[in-house]
Amino acid sequence: MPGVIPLNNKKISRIVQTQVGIIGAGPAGLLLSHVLHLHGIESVVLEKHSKDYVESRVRAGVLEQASVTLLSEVGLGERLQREGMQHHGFEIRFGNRSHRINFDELTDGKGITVYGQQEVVKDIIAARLTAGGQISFEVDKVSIHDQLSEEPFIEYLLAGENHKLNCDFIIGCDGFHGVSRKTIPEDVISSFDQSYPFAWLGVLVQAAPSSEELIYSNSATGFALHSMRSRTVTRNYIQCPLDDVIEDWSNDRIWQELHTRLETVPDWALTEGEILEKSITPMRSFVCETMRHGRLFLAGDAAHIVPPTGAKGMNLAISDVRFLGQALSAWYQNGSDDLLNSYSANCLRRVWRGERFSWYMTSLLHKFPDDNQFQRRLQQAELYYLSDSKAASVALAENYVGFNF
Ligand code: FAS
Ligand code: PHB
Repeated sequence: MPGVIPLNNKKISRIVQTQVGIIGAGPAGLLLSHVLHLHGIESVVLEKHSKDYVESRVRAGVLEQASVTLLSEVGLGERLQREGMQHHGFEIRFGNRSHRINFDELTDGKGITVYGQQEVVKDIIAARLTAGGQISFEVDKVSIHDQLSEEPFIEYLLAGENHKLNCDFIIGCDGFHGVSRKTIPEDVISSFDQSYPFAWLGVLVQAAPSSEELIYSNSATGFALHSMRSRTVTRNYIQCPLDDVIEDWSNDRIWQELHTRLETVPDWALTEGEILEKSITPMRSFVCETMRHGRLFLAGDAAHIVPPTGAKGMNLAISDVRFLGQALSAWYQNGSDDLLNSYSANCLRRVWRGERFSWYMTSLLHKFPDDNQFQRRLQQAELYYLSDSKAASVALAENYVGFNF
């Protein structure tokens, strides 16, 4: 039968050829495909969900200055600069105190931009499709083959037909639960894992922000965060028990906890509104060392995850992509594999700095159910030290706004 080629007892209906096969159309996979295109390198992105699903998934909200600069430099900054909200600080509330982390005073003029991850994803997908980029949505049964050879390939199901993607490199950008990391043998990988005894319940709300800046609150009944997406949409989070499900949280209960945990200073009230989306995210720190196995490379959450308290997840994914884009460009343009060989080490230095900061912010701001009184006093002492010491605030601020690449 023409076009049907038997392979490993499976009928491959279609063979696709590209230079770089990318699994996952989140920020990491999409940005890598875009950056490679700018270097004249072809790629194919394989995504298990639909385009609508990927573009509507509510996740991160904060971009470090270095991420904004990179996105702008690669031609993805127009809507980001127009609609993104530049912030020059944020507030930490504890007890009945409030402490503002003033970026202008504490950093060398850096800030952050509040711009939803789904907006970043929409911008990159639009750019890729305009440039004729190949993104296959709703693929299934993705499997990775021959990553230790010079001719690796990916098999997958698309529209009910078996496909084979021949490529030079496979990049796993398929997140923590993806397939890529799992294809690296256990004896090659060292992984580092820390779970936390709570989760975050997040709500997207049709309401004007109740503050110009983000408010993180360590309250007697637990953590809460007031963030935003625009002048009319806010994003609020509350710490909740690890085994809670959405059904445990009525809108009334959510608002009651948000008011209790955030309204801890005088003359400030949280504006309510229609809840547009609710989700519960477990908290975890994870790092996979190595981020490479032969011609397979990992980037973003496929290699590392952080609790969102430090707003580092998406920014670390962008940082990995910057390193990998440089490395692949050097290989294709002058045959050098130096940057490919140092990719893992280069990424992991930045990853571990993000892991430490995310762990620090999580430890500082959450109520740990099993903490004894001594540990609770230590946390209070850290908050007072932060509030009283410029050096302590400088350390927090420089990590929050992020470091230059
Ligand atoms: P992503 O997980 O974004 O993308 C991976 C992509 O691969 C997905 O589209 C997935 O569908 C696809 N995929 C998976 N398996 C596949 C397969 N077998 N075949 C094909 N495709 C496959 N970070 C913050 O900074 N702040 C936050 O508030 C925040 N909230 C979050 C909430 C949730 C529920 C989650 C899961 C993460 C959150 N994060 C947050 C972290 C998040 O923003 C990540 O850091 C960011 O999405 C990383 O981007 P990627 O590495 O591209 O991974
Ligand atoms: C968000 O706006 O989604 C957000 C902001 C800061 C965080 C986590 C999430 O630390």
